[in-house]
Amino acid sequence: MTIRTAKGRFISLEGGEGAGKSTQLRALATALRARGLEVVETREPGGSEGAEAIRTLLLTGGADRWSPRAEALLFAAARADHVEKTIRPALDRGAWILSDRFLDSSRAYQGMGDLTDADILALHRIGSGGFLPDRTLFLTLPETEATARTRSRDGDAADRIGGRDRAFHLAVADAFTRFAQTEPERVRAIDASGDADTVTERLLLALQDLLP
Ligand code: T5A
Repeated sequence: MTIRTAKGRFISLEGGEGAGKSTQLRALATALRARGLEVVETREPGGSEGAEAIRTLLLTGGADRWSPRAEALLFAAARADHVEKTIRPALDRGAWILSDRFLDSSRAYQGMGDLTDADILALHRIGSGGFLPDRTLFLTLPETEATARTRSRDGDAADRIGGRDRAFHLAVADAFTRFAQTEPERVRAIDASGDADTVTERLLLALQDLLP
């Protein structure tokens, strides 16, 4: 007799502000639960008690509250706690973990200024043993549409990092696009325009080969 053991999967959703990551994470979780899978919904920065405390430090306060190096270290520290306390235990029991952002956000937001991509990957090796998602879904949306979505939700309010200028956010989008080009097996660029249900179908298609 063959004994089937559940295989956990770790999926991250990435993209710029307002691309629809949180909306799609909830929809994907519902779709995967309907297939009988245990699903853990989590986010970064955050996802564990310690990392949520670090989230507040990172996303509030003045633009220059942290130096670029201190900021990158705080993200790496939050991620180390998130991986150890939330993600690995859930994976070990065979759950699917959906994370709203993960390492690629640090590579895109912190790894193209004072620090390089290699620096961010080195911090991740130290903090989290280089642990990577099984798949990363990068939601792409023209900047004008993403801005319209966040404006209709938040008005002009933005957090400490989201409030950075347009050039910064365009560079972030370019970085995510590069990751999808250089790591096509792990990172899939998904069109996030159109209605939410259509986007969810595209995401499920990009996970099809991992589904039991
Ligand atoms: N960060 C994070 C780093 O710099 N380094 C790191 O390592 C990490 C992990 C986190 C900030 O931290 C930075 C990046 C960020 O600046 P956050 O509060 O978690 O910030 O917020 P974001 O991740 O930026 O997410 P947002 O909430 O802004 O956007 P989402 O989650 O992409 O979008 P969502 O789902 O909330 O949707 C936005 C609006 O659009 C609507 C929704 O209802 C909502 O009102 N919407 C749609 N409207 C029309 N059609 C659709 N298909 C829609 N889908 C959603």
